[in-house]
Amino acid sequence: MPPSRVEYGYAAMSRLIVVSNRVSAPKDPAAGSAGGLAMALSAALRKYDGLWFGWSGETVEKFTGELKIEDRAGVTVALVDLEAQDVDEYYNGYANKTLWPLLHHRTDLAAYERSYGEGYERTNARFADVLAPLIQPDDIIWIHDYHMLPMARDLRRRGVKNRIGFFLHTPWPVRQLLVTLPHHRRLVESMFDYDLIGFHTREWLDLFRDYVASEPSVNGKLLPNDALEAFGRTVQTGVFPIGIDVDGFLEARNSVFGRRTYDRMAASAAFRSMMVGVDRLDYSKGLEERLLGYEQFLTDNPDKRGEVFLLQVTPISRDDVDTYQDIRVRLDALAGRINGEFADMDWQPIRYLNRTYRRDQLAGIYRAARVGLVTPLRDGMNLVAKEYVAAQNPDDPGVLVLSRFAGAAEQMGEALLVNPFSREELSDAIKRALEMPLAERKRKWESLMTVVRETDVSIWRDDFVSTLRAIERPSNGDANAAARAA
Ligand code: GDG
Repeated sequence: MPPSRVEYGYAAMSRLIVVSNRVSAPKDPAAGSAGGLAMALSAALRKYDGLWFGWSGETVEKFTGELKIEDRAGVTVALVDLEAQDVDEYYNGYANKTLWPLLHHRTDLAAYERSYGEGYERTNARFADVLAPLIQPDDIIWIHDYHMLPMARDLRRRGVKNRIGFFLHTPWPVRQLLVTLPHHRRLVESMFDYDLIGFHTREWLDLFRDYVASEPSVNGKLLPNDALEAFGRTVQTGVFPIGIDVDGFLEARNSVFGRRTYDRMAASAAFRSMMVGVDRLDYSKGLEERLLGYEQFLTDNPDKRGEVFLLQVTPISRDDVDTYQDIRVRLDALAGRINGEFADMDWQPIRYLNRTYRRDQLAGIYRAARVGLVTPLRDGMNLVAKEYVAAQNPDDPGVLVLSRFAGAAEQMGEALLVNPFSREELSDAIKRALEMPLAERKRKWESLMTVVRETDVSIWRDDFVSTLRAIERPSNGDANAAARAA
């Protein structure tokens, strides 16, 4: 029997331990800058007497494992400092220079340095050293993302027998690319110490299953109901599509600040159609390709010049990594070139902003945009697609142009799906979106909004936790424990 997805019962006794590289529980939830994920997990931890563990973001000369325990609006967070070498090798190195590009199919950008792999293992083991003593027998443990793939193995080595789940926020890559990672087998083997592994989409899960079943050095078995057997152990896997905190987002949209920003943007658009992009500065987001597609549109449609503009909000991210500095320079040049080529005295085709805005401001910006451009080359889910839809005016909604390579495309087929690698396709989609009649826009929006509601972040969270909780451990645990001891 597959584990049933019963409603997540807060009344149950066990605590929830959330583990992630950075802890995003907000100090002041009312300030409104925290994302949906942070709010959802914080709400679970508050109701549930749990704990959120991760790196403090600080460095120290010598790792001590000393914990800083803080209360953040009712959520207990436990933070640990790392050495500069850990941050270099584990975080900037293996996580962001090796795994992130590989998981996004950019083997051309992936750095395979032994010191990174060693730093990754060392730092995960250090986290486990500090975390293991905090765990009580009934706790359930939920580990997040690619920074901590081997964490279950490290905890099991320290005698932790609790249920441990893992959720990957990125895509999973095709087997033929994954095997370019030295020690790929070792990494996947460590994942078999989880009880449950979750992905955003069926596609990412199927790619994981394909690796386990088809990689000769693993030779695993596909079991019914998405369970897998390999390395003498079994693990349950599943699809858990993340979403946004819909009510929280609607509140931000309707707030004074949200409405004021909408009015300001509408006035500044001066009867032109605004298109919006909101993405961290990351090569996976397809920003260069988007600008080139827009340039193609301006070239193909001279009559539309002066009638449309793109507001691209792009906060700088991972600026310690060379590849991110390079793409920043290229984007600056590209945005400048397109503006230089096409701008007129009272019109500029691109407003390119390397800064962040408050969540309520973002909501107002989205609402004022006739088109939402969400065109990553590869993306685990992409929450901006869902935020854009949620922010729209139901009586006059804008159109979402969405990359078919974002996880969100698996659910949001009513968007205008595009191949972001083709500038002609992008150009055509922009034209179609700008010209779409109201009735079609409304029909599409209603169907997309249903998806956004059905995948609310609280549903994602409760579904994952209840599935993890329902997994029967004893027999599985014994088999797995025996395999581990062997
Ligand atoms: C990873 C996966 C997966 C952006 N600029 C501002 C701002 N943002 C917010 C957006 C959105 C979030 O950041 C970005 O989420 P995405 O899902 O688009 O992308 P990643 O950061 O790459 O997230 C992704 C996600 O994890 C969850 O599993 O969907 O595939 O890569 O919420 O609104 N927020 C504010 N100001 C900004 O300027 N306040």
